[in-house]
Amino acid sequence: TQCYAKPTQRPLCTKSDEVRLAEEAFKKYGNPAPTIFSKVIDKSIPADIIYEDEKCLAFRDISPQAPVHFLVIPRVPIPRISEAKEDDAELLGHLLIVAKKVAAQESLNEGYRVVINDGKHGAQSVYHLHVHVLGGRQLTWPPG
Ligand code: TR5
Repeated sequence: TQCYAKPTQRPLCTKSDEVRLAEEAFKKYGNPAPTIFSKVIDKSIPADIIYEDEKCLAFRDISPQAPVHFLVIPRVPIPRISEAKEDDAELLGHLLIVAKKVAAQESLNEGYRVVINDGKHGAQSVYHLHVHVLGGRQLTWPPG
């Protein structure tokens, strides 16, 4: 499997890259169970991908909680933010920069919310780190 930003561009991430990323993740984070997001990354299941680069993807949430609701995920399967390592700092920063770029691309000119749920109390349901971006309506605070 190869993934492309646009059909004319060279592959961003080949199957062997994905295997290498999974091996690196195994060394760093233990043995994370594969999640549905690995299938989004390798494109074995469909998703509405609105951005991708060598390090991450953004795609629309399947159950949107706002008019615009997308997720930004690293290709490396970090299970959750509480398991991120010091040397993930650059990647984590990159996810936030991509979140703001895609929010602008989605015309969220009046603001939006960026959320990372962690673990049981955070109501995390998919154990592949993801940044939620929600916008397109007035959000309230505090969340539930
Ligand atoms: O609760 P947390 O923070 O873990 O958020 C997981 C998010 O993944 C939820 O907002 C779900 O709606 C979303 N989700 C779950 C699946 C999925 C998805 N978004 C896009 N595409 C998805 N596929 C294909 N399959 C899912 N199971």
